[in-house]
Amino acid sequence: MIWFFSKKKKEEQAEAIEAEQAEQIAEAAQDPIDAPEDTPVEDIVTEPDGILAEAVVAEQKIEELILQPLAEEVAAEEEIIAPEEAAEEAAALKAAEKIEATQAATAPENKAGWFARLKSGLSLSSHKISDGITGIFTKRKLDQAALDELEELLITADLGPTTSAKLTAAIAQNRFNKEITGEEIRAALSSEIQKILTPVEKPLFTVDAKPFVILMVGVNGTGKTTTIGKLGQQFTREGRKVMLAAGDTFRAAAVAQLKVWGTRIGCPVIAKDEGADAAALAYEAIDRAEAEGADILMIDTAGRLQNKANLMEELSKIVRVIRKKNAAAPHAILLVLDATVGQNAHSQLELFKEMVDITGLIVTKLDGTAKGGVLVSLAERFQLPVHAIGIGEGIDDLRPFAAADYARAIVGLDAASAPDAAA
Ligand SMILES: Nc1nc2c(ncn2[C@@H]2O[C@H](COP(=O)(O)OP(=O)(O)OP(=O)(O)O)[C@@H](O)[C@H]2O)c(=O)[nH]1
Ligand SMILES: [Mg+2]
Repeated sequence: MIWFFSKKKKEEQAEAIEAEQAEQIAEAAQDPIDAPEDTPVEDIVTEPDGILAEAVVAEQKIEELILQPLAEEVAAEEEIIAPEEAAEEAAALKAAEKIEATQAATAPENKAGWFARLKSGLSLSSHKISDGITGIFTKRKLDQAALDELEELLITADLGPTTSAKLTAAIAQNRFNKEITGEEIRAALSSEIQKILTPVEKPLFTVDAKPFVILMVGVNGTGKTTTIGKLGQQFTREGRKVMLAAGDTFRAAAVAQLKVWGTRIGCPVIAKDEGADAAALAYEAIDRAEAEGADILMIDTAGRLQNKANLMEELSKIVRVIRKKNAAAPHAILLVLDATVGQNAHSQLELFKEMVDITGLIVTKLDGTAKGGVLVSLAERFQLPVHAIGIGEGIDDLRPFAAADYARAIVGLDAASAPDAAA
């Protein structure tokens, strides 16, 4: 797996990113995004569904039955949470069992190769697109009516109106009014999607910082904490020294959840009591990471606060305080977006861009949704790097984003280099 890149490549990437960021800042200055209304963050969050709903209920139970009474007993003083606390261990055990179960569930897929898993993860999206194309293009000319139908299909597959129009126009070039098969349309669509995605396929690690500090942000339930856990596990496997910080001090259960990952990975988790100052915790975590020679520090944050103003204040304070400790940090501010919300991801991105300088995206839950096209529309509109995608709950279901693979899998094509890989 490729998370880390050669120094030369890193330098080239860093220069390119710097140039692009300067360009984006200049553009943003000319064309400021309309500030969304001051709605509570909860209002823009799609209700959790299926497994997530169950997880939320289970988490609430843990919180009610175990963590809340425990929290009342715990002194208000700041402290690193001791692993031996019995109630937390019970909660940790439950969460660990869930992680084990999800890993077991995805284990057979691990052997099938990443492209096959990506293709199967994206199958709801790709079936929608490719069945739609077959329906439109059976012994048919690429005339205006066919193009209109194609554009509509892409919109319903969450590619968004602007991106769908651009893709349709690009496909029409040189092919207008010619006989065309569904297969040819899929290939053309895939190649146009790849053109949009290639510029956002960028490495996460652009500088040789130690510790490399990653701040994970996003609305509640998008997968921030589990993404930190999965990344932490993968980085550790690659020999990096990882440290985690439980910056979601809003809920005690969030701290317990990250601690489970810490135990599993075998890395330290810097945590304080529920309600503690998240910025102070981040400061302390950098201190510890520096003192202990950690390679990577990942800081979790709360997705849900009382309202947007609170969230904005908290996130910008965390960044400000981190910079006081280390002017170059955070080296990455990653927004985790849940693909199942479809086009709502755009408003989440706009909201978080207002609060902090998002350096890249991680798009999760691409499995179990037909809305995988949203990643393409996000790339086309915001041009922010997409560092990783999630196609399941297992640790290896989170991988670096590869534009060519995604562009083929989303329309149901096999891998370019190994045509039999996905058979
Ligand atoms: N199917 C699927 N589930 C995922 C994926 N990524 C995360 N999840 C699940 O989404 C649920 C929520 O994930 P969390 O990591 O707790 O989300 P969060 O953003 O930390 O949520 P808050 O702490 O409430 O802000 C968990 O049950 C995860 O296992 C994915 O790629 N696919
Ligand atoms: Mg969380």
